[in-house]
Amino acid sequence: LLGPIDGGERYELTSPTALPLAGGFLWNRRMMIQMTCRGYATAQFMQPEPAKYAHAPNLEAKTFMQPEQAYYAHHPGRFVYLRDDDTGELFSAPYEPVRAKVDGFRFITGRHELGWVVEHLGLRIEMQLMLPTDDVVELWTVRVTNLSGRPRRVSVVPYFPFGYMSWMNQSAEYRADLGGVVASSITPYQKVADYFKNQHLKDKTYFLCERAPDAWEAAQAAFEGEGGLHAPSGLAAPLLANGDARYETPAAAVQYRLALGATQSETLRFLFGPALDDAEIAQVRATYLSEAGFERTRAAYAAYVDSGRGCVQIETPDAAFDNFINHWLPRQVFYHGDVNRLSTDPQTRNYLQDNLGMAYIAPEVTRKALLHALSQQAATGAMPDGILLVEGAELKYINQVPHTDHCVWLPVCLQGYLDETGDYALLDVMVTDTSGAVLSVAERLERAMGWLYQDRDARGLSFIAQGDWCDPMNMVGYKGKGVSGWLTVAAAYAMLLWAGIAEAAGRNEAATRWRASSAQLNAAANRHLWDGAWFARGITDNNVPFGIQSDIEGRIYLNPQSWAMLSGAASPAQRASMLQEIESQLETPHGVAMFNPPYSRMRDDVGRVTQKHPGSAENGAVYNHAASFYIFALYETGESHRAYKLLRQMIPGPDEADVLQRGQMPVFIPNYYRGAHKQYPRTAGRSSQLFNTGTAAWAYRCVIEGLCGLRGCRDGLRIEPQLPDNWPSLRAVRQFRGAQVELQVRRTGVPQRLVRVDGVLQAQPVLTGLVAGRVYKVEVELP
Ligand code: CEZ
Repeated sequence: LLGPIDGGERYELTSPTALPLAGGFLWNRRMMIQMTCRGYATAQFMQPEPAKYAHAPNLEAKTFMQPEQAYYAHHPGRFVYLRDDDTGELFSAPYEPVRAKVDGFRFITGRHELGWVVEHLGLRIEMQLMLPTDDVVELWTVRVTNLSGRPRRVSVVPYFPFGYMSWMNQSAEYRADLGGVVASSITPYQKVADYFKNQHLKDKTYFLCERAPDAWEAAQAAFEGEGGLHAPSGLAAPLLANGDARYETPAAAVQYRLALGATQSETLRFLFGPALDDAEIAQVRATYLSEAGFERTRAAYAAYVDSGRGCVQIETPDAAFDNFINHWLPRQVFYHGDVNRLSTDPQTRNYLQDNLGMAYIAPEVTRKALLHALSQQAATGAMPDGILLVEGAELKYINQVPHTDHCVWLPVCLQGYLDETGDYALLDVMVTDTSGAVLSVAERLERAMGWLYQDRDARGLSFIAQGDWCDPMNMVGYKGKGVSGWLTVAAAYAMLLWAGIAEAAGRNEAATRWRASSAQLNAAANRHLWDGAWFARGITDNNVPFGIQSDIEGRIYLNPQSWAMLSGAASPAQRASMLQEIESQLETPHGVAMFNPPYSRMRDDVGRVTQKHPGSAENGAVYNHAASFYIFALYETGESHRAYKLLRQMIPGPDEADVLQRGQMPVFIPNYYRGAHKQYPRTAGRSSQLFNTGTAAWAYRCVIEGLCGLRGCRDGLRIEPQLPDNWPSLRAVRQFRGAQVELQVRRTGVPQRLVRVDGVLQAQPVLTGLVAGRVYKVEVELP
């Protein structure tokens, strides 16, 4: 059904129906596309705000990338019909819209391309999608091969619907001069000012053909007719009608009538994408639409994706895990860090965590991002809800809702960056903010911590306003009184991190001060939030604690426990109790839930998180971002075995039953798997299919710094691998500050861990005096 090919570089799925929502994604600096194995597609590009060039068939609400998207017969997609011109038999690739029971099906997700191989009626059709690095255009190859051993007459008909483009103006026609179907539209508006703003929008979508087709149809309704998408009327006639769309929903259907010799193949190439005008379309055609253009693009795009290879390659007893870590996880981290989820105003916490991940791939990007984020800090030390990335961008959607956690992520991101680079000079870099104030990075961190310190109530607990890390927890504190238990310990952890950084930089006074502040927050958490066996999630505006023993729903939350472990609020005895409660109340066969039990109805003193479907998203799903904080905390506290178990559960498989239940290929970590496994076992474990998630950065960090135990510090690299109990060994090759560290870990039963560097036994498990360009052989023996 599913398995790695080409040494794990690609994953193959051999059924279009077993995991109908499974797919893969490609992106570049200006666009991204997610495609299901069955051919449905969701694509967007930046101009500079996110926009579409293939639309849903009717009016659609603009929104951020959604989890568990619903696909339907007329959903945007990329399809190719195949007709036997002698018998009239029809099928389509990849699978939609005809849904014929084909003889052979392979969906192949590569790191650099998506591909399909479909066999039916003695024909093989191969489809492949590639992207360039900087332009917004899909490069499609369609290859048809005659497998039947006798000459065949077939029609090959790519069908790329443009969808409903505009209620003001939409049309499409075949343009012989440009060599394809071009759809034109006007982005709807009503305010005069928008006329001037919209002038640069790419309102055309093109489908260009390398070879001129024999016939075409540009009106969706004319193509589909009364037959429906599974047997379009347009294909009932020998030739498409060469129709156009005049204020009608446009589509590109182009027909090639091929006479194939007994074993003959034909290769067709197409381009699909948005454009401003004809000149741009002609330019795109000239640049890309040829065999040479495709090959050039393939190489350049592979180089782009591979520039995000990451800093570690591992070899463990779990080959499927190795595959994911070596080929796929850094790719997902790179996607987040390089294009910031293709938004112009990423949430501040997302921006900083996505850039935390970048520290392991291209730390200079993290450095820039930290400086950029700090340039938007307020005079009070507060960080805005979103970071504006381009001139003219505005805070949208969730970024108009006040959240109180953003400052926490500054030292978190900074710590990762400094560990990786040792670049403490960054602390003295001067940053000018929008008001013109010039302060050093260190001074700005001081202010951010100061803001967190003061934004607390008389009990010393952190206000939550309309949300913290948990976006939809919007009604705990909207009246101005409610506090967040998670944020209290998260702020304590942030201060602790900053104290550690300050100390390493020789700022001893600040270090002492922030350690003391951190301890105050921890003490407040213990005084007001410790509920006997775990920490409460918060206290509402009406002074009602929640996330506690007496709650029937939302009884125990993961985040306050994880971060209390990190901040030091939890004593060893408390930690033991929390671990036990998490294990019994939150662990599921698909990972650890964010809280449990899920809410079944609105709690209007908690907020809209309780209105989400039980077990979906933040309402008690296995929300991987929260799980990754916990795993990180487990590694930080030496809980190696538990940590690996949960890390492994973030990845579908390896057994088939698990893959089927999750419905996803192991090529990315989704933002959640459904929870509520007691209430709704049928859907428990189901993937959200959403690859936008802060999880990627943390999971990668956990592998590098936790499992492999190769974490940077001011003076070098600490070596403290943490293998699960049942692993006899691990090998890793780690790039670090220009050097290559080759790690070999073995369980030899020694009484205590031994570390050798180039054969020499080390008194401390730290590799110091690193020289860039050198290779270090590090051997570790474990008890
Ligand atoms: O968004 C994520 C946010 O991007 O949810 C996380 C939060 O920490 C991330 O910053 C946890 O709440 O209901 C909502 O508004 C959702 O919370 C979404 O915004 C959520 C989506 O799943 C998108 O990724």
